[in-house]
Amino acid sequence: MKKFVKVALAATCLMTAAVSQAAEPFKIGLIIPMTGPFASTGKQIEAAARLYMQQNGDEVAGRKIELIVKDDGGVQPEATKRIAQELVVQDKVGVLAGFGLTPLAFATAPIATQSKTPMVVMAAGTSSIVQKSPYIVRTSMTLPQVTAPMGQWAAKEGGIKSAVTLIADYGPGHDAEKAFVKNFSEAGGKVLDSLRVPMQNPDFSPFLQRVRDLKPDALFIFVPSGQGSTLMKQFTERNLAGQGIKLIGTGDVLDDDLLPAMGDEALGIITSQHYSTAHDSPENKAYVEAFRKMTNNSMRPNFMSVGGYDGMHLIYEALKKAGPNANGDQLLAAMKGMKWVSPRGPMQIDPETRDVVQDIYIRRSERLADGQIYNVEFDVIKEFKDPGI
Ligand code: VNL
Repeated sequence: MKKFVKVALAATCLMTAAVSQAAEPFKIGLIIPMTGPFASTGKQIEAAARLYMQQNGDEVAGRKIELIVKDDGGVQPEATKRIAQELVVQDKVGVLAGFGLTPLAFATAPIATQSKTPMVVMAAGTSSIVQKSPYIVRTSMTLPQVTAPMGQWAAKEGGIKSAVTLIADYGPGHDAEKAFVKNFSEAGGKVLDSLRVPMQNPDFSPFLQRVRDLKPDALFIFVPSGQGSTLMKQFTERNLAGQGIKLIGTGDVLDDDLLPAMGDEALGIITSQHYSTAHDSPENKAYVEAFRKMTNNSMRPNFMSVGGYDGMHLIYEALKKAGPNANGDQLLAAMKGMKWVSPRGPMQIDPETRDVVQDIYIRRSERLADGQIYNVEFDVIKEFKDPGI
């Protein structure tokens, strides 16, 4: 009798534990700019994360997944850090994700380390971010990774002998500048000057005047996603193309999110990046179609969106591999070395650096059959790791 009671009691306890565990969802705290100058980055990532959940369900290995979206406004690192702290302490999130810009990722890194919470960087691109915490994993890109191939291509294939660099004056811009100068120079090109524009509310005009005076073969640009339209407008107003100065850059400047609103001035521009809406693969065709449908055709998925989509994939797969009740260290271990085919092409997480390894494409902007301008990939550097700076 006594034995029976004990067994029954144990069984009840086990069941209660199982039920309460199943009832407690696994929470993903997604911190992104949904307002302010970088709101397009947040909107792209949120739409992609929701699409991923719509396609793959809101349950992994029997545990419910809850996505908590927080708007950090995109410009105050302390605000992002405070939101992360609250998500960890009050909401008990299992993963922190998002991070639209480098300073926001830098500020949050100590929270990830102290709380042993994996932090999936879906947007920011400064090379050193992954070194700021052993809990950081990146699904976006790094600026040296995207820029190095452009520097090489410009000198070797593009027939460009001289260039001026013009970058947003903060982490990813500094990385892009260094990577371009190094690769372009090593391949035989000459950099005439390197200009840095304030990152907030930039006015490119005085810098473009300087470029016009220097008359290089090409102007290399990095601006964060969302600022490309202003740059293109001022480049056109100054008629730099008319002076024989070609515009080249990372894909951030001819962001797919902005391209539909640009005119002929955006045609024939060579950029390098890891994602284009026009990437030719069955995975991407399905992705673009589903993304457009989900956003009622109001948005074209850009590179920020795949950062979010693949970040969700990484979290789902890590939960499958490590089990639905895995802790932060176990999830992180499961994320290292993960490989899959993304809408952008094949990608993986380097198990040593926790950074993204992916194909980088050289693209030319062209008008396609639907009358819109796209970045059409014509060359690829396979499985390219962040070369650092
Ligand atoms: C960053 C890099 C942000 C590339 C971007 O757009 C971008 C960053 C907001 O690391 O801050 O296109």
